[in-house]
Amino acid sequence: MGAIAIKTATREPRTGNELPRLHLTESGGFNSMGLPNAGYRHYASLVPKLKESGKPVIAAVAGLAEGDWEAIIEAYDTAGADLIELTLSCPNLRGKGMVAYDLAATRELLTLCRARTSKPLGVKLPPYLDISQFEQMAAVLRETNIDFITAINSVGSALMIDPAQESTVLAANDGFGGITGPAIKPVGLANVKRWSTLTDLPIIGVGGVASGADAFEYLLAGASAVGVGTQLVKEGPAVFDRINQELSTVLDEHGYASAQSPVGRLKPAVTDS
Ligand code: RRO
Repeated sequence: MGAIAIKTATREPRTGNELPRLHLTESGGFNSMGLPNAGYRHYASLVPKLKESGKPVIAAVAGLAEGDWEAIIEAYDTAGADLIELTLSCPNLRGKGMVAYDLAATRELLTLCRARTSKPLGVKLPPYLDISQFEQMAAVLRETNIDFITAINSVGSALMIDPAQESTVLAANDGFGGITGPAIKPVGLANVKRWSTLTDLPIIGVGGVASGADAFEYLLAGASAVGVGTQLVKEGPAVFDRINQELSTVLDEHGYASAQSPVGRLKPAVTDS
């Protein structure tokens, strides 16, 4: 792996939502985890040890109450995290809308957070569907001097039903949750392409990366790094070696000298006529 990403941390430890809260299928994953985590103090204490690996540490943050975002950012900054990522897009918090679907709230929050660290500060964004959403958010990211984008988080507000039981598949939030994995790759690729067209920011592409070919597609769309989530859960840490080897083969076949070479070089389809 190229970097270590820590599960999004809140101020206090959380047990998360009731079970079942994760459902894996061939086409991906479906979750309503509800932000289970050990609290930022625990993860911040691990950062020096994680950095002994020589890999950059990405610390993800979610505030649930006033002052949380700032406190967590400052702790990770002091602990030596290399990048700080603001999770503006958790779909599974009961009664809480997503920050990233509220432009004014995002502008206010990013202004606050930017003042607390000079480390690379990024946002993990949910999928957007309409061009105007991208344009307006791009303006906010510019205005607030955000350094990188991670796209996409799971496709939220989804529902899976078990017809045999005549029930929802997940327990919390009336069964609503976020879809991950191969099923959402086209949405992830589209979002990365939009961000790479609308901003000059580095992009971490996430959503359905399960093979070297998937990673290559994200590079073409404009990602300069890719994240692996659902496939890591399914396959375990051996996934990184496999994907790296597959990606090396694809890069060789296409005559690219490094993984940075194809970034953003997506071409239009050849017309038939
Ligand atoms: O913990 C979760 O329910 C969760 C989070 Br924080 C997130 O960012 N994305 C997701 O699909 N689930």
